[in-house]
Amino acid sequence: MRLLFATSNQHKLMEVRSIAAPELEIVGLKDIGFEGELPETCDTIEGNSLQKAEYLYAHYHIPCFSEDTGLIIDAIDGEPGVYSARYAGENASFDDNVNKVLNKMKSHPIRTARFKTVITYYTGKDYVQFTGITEGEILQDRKGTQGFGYDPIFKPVGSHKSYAEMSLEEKNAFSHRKKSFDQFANHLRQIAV
Ligand code: ITT
Repeated sequence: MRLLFATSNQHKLMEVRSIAAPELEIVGLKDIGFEGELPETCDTIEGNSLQKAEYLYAHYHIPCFSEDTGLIIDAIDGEPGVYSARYAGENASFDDNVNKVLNKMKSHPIRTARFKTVITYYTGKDYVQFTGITEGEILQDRKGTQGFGYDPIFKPVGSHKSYAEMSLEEKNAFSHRKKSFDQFANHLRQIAV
């Protein structure tokens, strides 16, 4: 089965390809020649996830899935949350966003946080959503060089490593993205029978 993934984030695409069963061929936006930016103007992760899938369907008329992810930090009222991609400004880099979190969290004693991913599968007629959450904590400083985004400052519960110190396989043992994708894959299997 061929599936269009509505993302322009190549890291997400790589992670999802590493999670998906071999019979699922995951096609990214670059593969179909889409160079634009997907709209994300809602104020919830669920809303943005749906918005991306609807936008892509309107352009290509083929079923697709999208995902929106946010890092939710308790000590700063759930920030960066739905604004995770542009926390330090419209064209902020991963580094800029991490620096902003580290500054805001400087010597804060409460460091609990979670990643939340919402995948939307949009068939053009209706949609279903699948949520994956991973609890963890925000480190005092960056650790590790793998992965992307906030990986160097997030340590999931049950690990002594940050996400950025893990291989893809290790991250998948904890990952918010894998939890939501597994539910989605299960849904695809159920509708195929
Ligand atoms: P698309 O909308 O094209 O899918 P994006 O990068 O804009 O790509 P999001 O809107 O979901 O994706 O942005 C969430 C941001 O949160 C993302 O840019 C990263 O900085 C961060 N993020 C998402 N997943 C992450 C992960 O697994 N590890 C670390 N940071 C992550």
